[in-house]
Amino acid sequence: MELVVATRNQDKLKEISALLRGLPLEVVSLDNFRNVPEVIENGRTLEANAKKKAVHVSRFLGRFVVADDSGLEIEALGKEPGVHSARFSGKGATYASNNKKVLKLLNAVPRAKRTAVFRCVIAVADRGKMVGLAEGRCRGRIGFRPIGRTGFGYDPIFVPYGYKKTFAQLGLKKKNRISHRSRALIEARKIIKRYVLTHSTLLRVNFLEQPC
Ligand code: ITT
Repeated sequence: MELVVATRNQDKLKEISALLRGLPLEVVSLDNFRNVPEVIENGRTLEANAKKKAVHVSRFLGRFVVADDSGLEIEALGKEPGVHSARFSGKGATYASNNKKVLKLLNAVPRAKRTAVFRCVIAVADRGKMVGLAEGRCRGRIGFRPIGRTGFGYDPIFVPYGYKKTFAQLGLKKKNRISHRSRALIEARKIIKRYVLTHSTLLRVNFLEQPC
């Protein structure tokens, strides 16, 4: 069975594909299809955006789809960038410019007050109908400068609790053991497995939160 990951973000796709390994699914992304209309992510929450992406793309393609909406909530910034994580530093934002903006805004904030949580919401939909929703979180703090080469986005400035290194220093294998995305996917895998077995279209809400 084919599963479409509704993303054009190759970094996310890489992590999701690794985390779905072992399921009897052929994982493909939007890059395998032409003319899929852009879904405007204008929801006020990650949940709303993930659902919108999954439902629209699965309806358009007539297929089984998962969509991930994720973001970094920084306590000292009133949970920003949150739903605005991808384009936090404006039009044409890059991972580097977003990190720079965060570090600038936190310039005067001491270590103890640099707490943050990475959140990932994964929506599963089949041919325009929601199948389930899963969430994962990873708590940590924001460092003082970008460090590390692996991963993507805010990984060079995010230090998960219990670690002294950033996600970008820990490497993909370790990140995938503790990240918000891996926690969401543990739940999403159960939803997908159940759905593939029964083919029912029950809406299930799963929530998983564990400290890092
Ligand atoms: P799609 O909508 O096509 O999936 P996107 O990059 O626009 O890709 P989001 O709207 O979910 O995805 O934005 C999430 C942003 O949050 C992403 O661009 C990164 O900057 C950041 N982010 C999400 N997960 C991350 C992770 O695991 N590590 C570092 N940064 C992450």
